[in-house]
Amino acid sequence: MTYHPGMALLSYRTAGESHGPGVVSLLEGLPRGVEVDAELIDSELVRRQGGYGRGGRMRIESDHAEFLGGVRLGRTTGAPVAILVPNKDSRLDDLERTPPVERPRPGHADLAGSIKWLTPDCRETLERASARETAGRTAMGALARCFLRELGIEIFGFVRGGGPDPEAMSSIEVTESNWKSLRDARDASAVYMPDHDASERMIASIRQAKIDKDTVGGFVEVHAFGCPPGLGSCVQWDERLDARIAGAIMGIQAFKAVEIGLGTECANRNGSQVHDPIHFDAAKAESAHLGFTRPSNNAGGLEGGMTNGMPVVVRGTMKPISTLLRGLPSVNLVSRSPEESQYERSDISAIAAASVVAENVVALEIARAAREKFGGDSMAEVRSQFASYLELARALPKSE
Ligand code: EPS
Repeated sequence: MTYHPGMALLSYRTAGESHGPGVVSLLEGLPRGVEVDAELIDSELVRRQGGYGRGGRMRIESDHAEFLGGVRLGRTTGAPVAILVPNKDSRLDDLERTPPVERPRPGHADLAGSIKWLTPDCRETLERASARETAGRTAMGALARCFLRELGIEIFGFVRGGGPDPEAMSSIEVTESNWKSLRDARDASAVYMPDHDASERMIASIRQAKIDKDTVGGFVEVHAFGCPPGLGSCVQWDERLDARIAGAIMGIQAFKAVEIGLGTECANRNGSQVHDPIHFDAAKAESAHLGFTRPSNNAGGLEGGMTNGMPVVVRGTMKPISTLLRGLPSVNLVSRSPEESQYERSDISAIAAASVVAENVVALEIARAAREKFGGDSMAEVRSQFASYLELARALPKSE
């Protein structure tokens, strides 16, 4: 994004290969004094490893976050936070255990990456393209949530459905009052779906795909509660929070589409059926929307690239995993002759894991917008700026 001098900026980057020593993450721009809930961070890493349809790799790994910098006595210091998630299945130097991949998998980064980096061994590309990297973004996102919850912002993600069975799609409505019980239901589901019947259908689709040596994708959904109006901006395209959230979702391996609120359905309705009416209820001035209530939330909490006080609602579409046990038509990059794509140990479905990643990258983008809005070097400053902004907003037009 554009750099504005003096603006508090949150940035997050990762390094590391799927079968290297580990995934390294660097999260810069958190203020001093965020309480690091190591239990939450590790539990998000464990959730990301789970879900029905995951492959053998996840039985090898036991992900946890090791803090290498930026944390002291359980709180952030204001310095960059460095996190290592070690890989147990580390074998990058062991050539016998990491044979070359010369038959690219349609849908994977294999072909484009091999041509880009001028190598017939797709392993050079796939090691970094692998979704193993999302362990880093999950750990950083969970830390961003520790920051956000100090501002009363909470994030909930789950699997909406997917696969070939239309019944494996949940129509459950998520609201500010029911999301915590839906979270319990989600945690009881092997595919992280709060709707029991749809969850069973989804599990059945994944089971069938396994028999058919096939794979399954799906839809993940993320809701952020408690965002005050005015996070993000309409003044530049790359400051629009919806654009940044969309980029963060599309930045998750295997994602092919993203929607905010009503999403693609907007195109089939007239304006009167899309735009959420604005009401004012003085009795609700203490809530995130400051009393500006909306009877519907088709905008998904974002108007003009800014939060409007309603829950932020994001949906992402994940394609089926591109490594199929039965292979797909491909070409050998050395001989150029037609061959089936190579099978590498993989997942049948990683949709449940992807919902955890989505939840945490949305947290990172909302935290980034909150850092830009409220500034400050310490949590005490952020809290005070946050409270004073809300006070001014409630007092409008007197505070003008
Ligand atoms: C992946 C292939 C599998 C997945 C991996 C992503 O790994 P492996 O090749 O070691 O069996 O398990 O996901 C993870 C390791 C993870 O932590 O999510 C791929 O090709 O993208």
